[in-house]
Amino acid sequence: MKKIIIASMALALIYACGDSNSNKTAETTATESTTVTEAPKTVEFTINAVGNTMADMGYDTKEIKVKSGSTVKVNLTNQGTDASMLHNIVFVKQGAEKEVATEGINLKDQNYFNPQNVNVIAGSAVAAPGATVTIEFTAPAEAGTYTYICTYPGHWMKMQGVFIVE
Ligand SMILES: [Cu+2]
Repeated sequence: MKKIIIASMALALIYACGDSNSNKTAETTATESTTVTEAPKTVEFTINAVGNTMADMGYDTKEIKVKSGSTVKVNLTNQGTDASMLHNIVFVKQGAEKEVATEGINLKDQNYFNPQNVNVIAGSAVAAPGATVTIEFTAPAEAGTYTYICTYPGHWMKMQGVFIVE
């Protein structure tokens, strides 16, 4: 009887070792796949806001293109010198430009846009003349054409660019 108990204990030990080995293998595999998905490609752009009047202001870059899900870093440099030239850059769903800009008119404390608006992908702080602001965000998973605008009151119609997600 005693022999049988010892034998079954030894078996149990063998099983326990086998289990811990297979767990280790599973863990390693999971870590490897996580590393792959955690390394999205970061693409960086510098966009200048140019001009010194409501008539000639605009972005010098009219279009940027990224892969879906990539990390997008945008440096917005305000090259204006006139004190009235305050600019931001807000990425929105196409067709929502006017709505997002209109909602932002009274949102001075939130850089003139509502980050909770479902049509807003991301937006920057306001850059004073001579200043640079940077934003980093994840490009939409859904490929398509989006827009970037300046939501400083009165600017969105003149300050636009196309954001293409492939
Ligand atoms: Cu502006």
